[in-house]
Amino acid sequence: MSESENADESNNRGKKRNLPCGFLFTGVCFLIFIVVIFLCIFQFRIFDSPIAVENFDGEEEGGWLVLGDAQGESEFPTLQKTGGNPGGYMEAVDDAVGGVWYWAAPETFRKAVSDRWSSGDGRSRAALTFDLRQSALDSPFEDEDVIFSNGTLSLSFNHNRPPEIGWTSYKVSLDVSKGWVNDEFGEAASEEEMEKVLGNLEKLWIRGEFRTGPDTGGIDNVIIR
Ligand SMILES: [Ca+2]
Ligand SMILES: [Ca+2]
Repeated sequence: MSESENADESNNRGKKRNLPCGFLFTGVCFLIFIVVIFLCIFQFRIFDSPIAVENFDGEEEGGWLVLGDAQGESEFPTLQKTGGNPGGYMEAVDDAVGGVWYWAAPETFRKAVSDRWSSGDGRSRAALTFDLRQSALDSPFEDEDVIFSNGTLSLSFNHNRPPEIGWTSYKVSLDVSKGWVNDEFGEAASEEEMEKVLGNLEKLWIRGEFRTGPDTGGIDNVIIR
């Protein structure tokens, strides 16, 4: 065997020895890739599509109302095109004549929730997220922060955290064990009650007023996912 043939033979042996390591490395990389995809889908829910979204970045108000002592005689909040988190947002001015005012989701938003919930898609994993802000922080008061109702049964949740002057983000789990209350009895809501309410969501209210006396409040990025 010539010198060059000996060198080729030696290289081939080297490649054959390296081959299992290459396969092993590729296999480990593939496994890591599968685990990352699995975590993204089932743990971090990165690829979950939201059930309902309102970011107030369009030209229309989208049917959102403000109910209670705000905006004078009007139920319509003011759509601001800039200053949101980001883009547009909804704003309301407190009348400060008594009562508490709430942001009320339109039928399109509520129906999207009920349709997905009734189909079974979204159950046991859903959360309501939203951003709020208010114009002053003094004289705070407590009240129900989120209210869901199907017309006969009302469930509420208190996050006990007034918004800041800047945008403040909230995440409210729809898991009843996280603090949802049956408003009629003042007791912890049951899973069955949450099923009933979300299956026919006629009221989705988010508190907009957190202080006694005049104030201005804003809301942006209302999402159920
Ligand atoms: Ca926005
Ligand atoms: Ca007020």
